Amino acid sequence: MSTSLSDSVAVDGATLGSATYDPAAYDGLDYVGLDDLLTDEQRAIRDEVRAFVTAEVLPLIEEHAQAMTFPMHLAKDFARLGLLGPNLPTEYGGGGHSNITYGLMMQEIERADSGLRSFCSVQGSLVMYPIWRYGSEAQKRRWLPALAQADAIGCFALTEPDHGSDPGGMETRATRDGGEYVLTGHKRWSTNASEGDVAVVWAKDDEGEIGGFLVELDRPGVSTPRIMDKWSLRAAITSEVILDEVRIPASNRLPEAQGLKGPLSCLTQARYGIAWGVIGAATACYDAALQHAKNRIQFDRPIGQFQLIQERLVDMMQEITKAQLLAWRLGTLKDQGTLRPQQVSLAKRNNCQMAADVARSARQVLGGNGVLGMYPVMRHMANLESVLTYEGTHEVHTLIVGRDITGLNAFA
Ligand code: TGC
Repeated sequence: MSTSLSDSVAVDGATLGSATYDPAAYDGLDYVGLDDLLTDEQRAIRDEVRAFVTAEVLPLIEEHAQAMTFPMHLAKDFARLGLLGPNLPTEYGGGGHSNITYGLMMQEIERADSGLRSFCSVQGSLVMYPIWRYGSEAQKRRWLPALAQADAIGCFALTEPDHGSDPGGMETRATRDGGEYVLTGHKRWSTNASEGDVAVVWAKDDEGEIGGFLVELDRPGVSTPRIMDKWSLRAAITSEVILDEVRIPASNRLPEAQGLKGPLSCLTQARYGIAWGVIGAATACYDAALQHAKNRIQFDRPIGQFQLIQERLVDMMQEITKAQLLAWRLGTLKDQGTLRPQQVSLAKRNNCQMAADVARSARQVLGGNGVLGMYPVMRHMANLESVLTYEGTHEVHTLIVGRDITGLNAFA
């Protein structure tokens, strides 16, 4: 699937010179032998997802991003590859894999696009995880196998127009009325809501306690307008969830979720996946820049021969390598059951900033060609602006870690 830019013509009809770029030549980045830390099974699963991405996703993702469409036909492939709930127990349809395997999967899928990893993160970490962790047996049996198989699509409804970083201030209410709850409120930035079947809605009950409620999205009073006005995550469906006196059975409440730590614990799972995923986006950008640096001739030599370009490439590779080590260590701690949310914040903060910086630097190595959709770089760069911000902004994670090391709370 080589894209020879010398044969290519830009939208405006201009030819693009001698540079070449072949995304299929991608073989990962492993400068310090991290592969040796993985099991044979982990390497095999990663390679399977990588091959799928190269063959089935890369050829179509740019077109979807340009058109602002999500390639929904891939959802079944994601299920087949075990990308939906990979680290949840097999009993309910999860993959039963280690957290390092889960991370590797997110890394490979985000090499294609952060929007696709968002789809998997939301389904697995923000919908399946809370049902598994906090749900009743009936809720687990009803939803988890269907979600793992992509027979049902879920979304997570926490953020509100006026409550992003401070979800504890949420205004959405779940009022008890006999055997039902009546939900009213406005949620925003929910991946998949307008194509979804079920939402995990976080709302305050009559006692003011935050609870989790499973809301089927075809219930009267639910609307999920899609947010179209965005330059980032264009190949993902992002929606509002508007609840106007929506009635659900009381049995739809997640019985074990009490308080803000319910949704925050789900975010910890998703943030962990993000810390791995963005390594894939960064590595895709680095790979494009490295290929370009070796092929692009200026002043009768490849631009990679110039010290300024080499410095950029080394900086990118170095920062990706450090992020890989952090992600791997996080996975080890998570598999041991000793990972703390604050450590996840450190990795989410570091790795997202790293990926955004790498994408920007790669775009500069590519020169003017870097703005073209023929390369993945500008798309990743724009996507990573969202990833830096969602599931806890860079600043919120700074203050979470700051609180951890000083004992002083910026939020109180
Ligand atoms: P705080 O006092 O810190 O915590 C309240 C309770 O929760 C516990 N806790 C956690 N538990 C598990 N994992 C975590 N990460 C946790 N963080 C806190 C904590 O121990 C406490 O438990 P307890 O037993 O004492 O009650 O609460 P706070 O109000 O001070 O929190 C502050 C802050 C800023 C850290 C928190 O609110 C926060 O993380 N804010 C950022 C929220 C965020 O990430 N929002 C984005 C949501 S993503 C989204 O809606 C769209 S993306 C998904 C999609 O694509 O669809």
